[in-house]
Amino acid sequence: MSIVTPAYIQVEDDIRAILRKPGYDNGNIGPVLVRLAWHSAGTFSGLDGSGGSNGATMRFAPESTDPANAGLDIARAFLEPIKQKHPWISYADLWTLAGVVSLRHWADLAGQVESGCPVRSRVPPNGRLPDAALDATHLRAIFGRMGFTDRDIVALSGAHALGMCHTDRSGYDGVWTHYPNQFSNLLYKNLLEMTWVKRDWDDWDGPEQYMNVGDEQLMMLPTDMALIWDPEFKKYVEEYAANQDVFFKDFSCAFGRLLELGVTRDENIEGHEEGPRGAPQNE
Ligand code: DDH
Repeated sequence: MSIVTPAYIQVEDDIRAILRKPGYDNGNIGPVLVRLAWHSAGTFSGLDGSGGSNGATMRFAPESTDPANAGLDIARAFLEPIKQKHPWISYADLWTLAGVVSLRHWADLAGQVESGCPVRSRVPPNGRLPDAALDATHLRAIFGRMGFTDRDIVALSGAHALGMCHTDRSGYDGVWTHYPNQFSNLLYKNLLEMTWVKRDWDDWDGPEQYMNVGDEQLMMLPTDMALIWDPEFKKYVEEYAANQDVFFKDFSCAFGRLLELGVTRDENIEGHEEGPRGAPQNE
């Protein structure tokens, strides 16, 4: 089943039309839509097949109140008028499509967006998304549960070229690159080419994060630093810093797989999704 139908194209056009938003962050809501798509899919567990974007369970507690998802209510609200205009599309597909449409400006994700028709869903427990304060072992545990390799982890982490951290959401603060509205391999270049020290220039009392020596305008999370502190991860950071085309190709594949995690398809039901047991359908 392909989702490239005139109806989907109309939804894509409507998503594209709301991306630019003067006054919001750096003037574009694409990064927070990418984060929504990733957090929606990133709860998947290969152990029992639970989690994933099926049923858009982030609408429901406890997933909606997971601190890891702080601020994603804003992303969901941006998309709500599109859901109202196209009630046939499932929330899961809308969120997935929004992440992909945002990224399509920069990376060729064609063919990776066939998020189908979720038919089973249970709200996953909190704690399945990565904790930015932790290290390489944690990253391998979290992403390994989703079936990703070291190479995939480094490729997916390159998404931090986009967007920023907000103190009122995650507690962290700042941008990873000087061009937060452009998808590129700059995260890797910055990691390798700049010197990173713990942020201390302003009596920072937030969670531990890193700043670049020099203009001190950029930040890295401890999990971003783990990509160069761990020698196995660092090999891929070097490869992607040297070759943006390889990064785009690997990112497209890994992000496409991420969005598909746990998605089940039913050839006979289009755009239908079932909420978690006992939860309102709110379609
Ligand atoms: Fe991320 N991310 N992310 N991230 N992420 C944050 C923002 C964004 C981690 C923590 C944070 C991925 C992996 C990780 C994006 C995409 C992706 C923020 C800041 C934190 C904290 C939130 C805020 O304050 O607004 C950690 C930890 C990991 C990890 O361990 C690997 C992945 C895999 C992706 C992806 O999309 C493939 C994007 C985009 C943002 C910027 C959001 C925004 O509003 O701007």
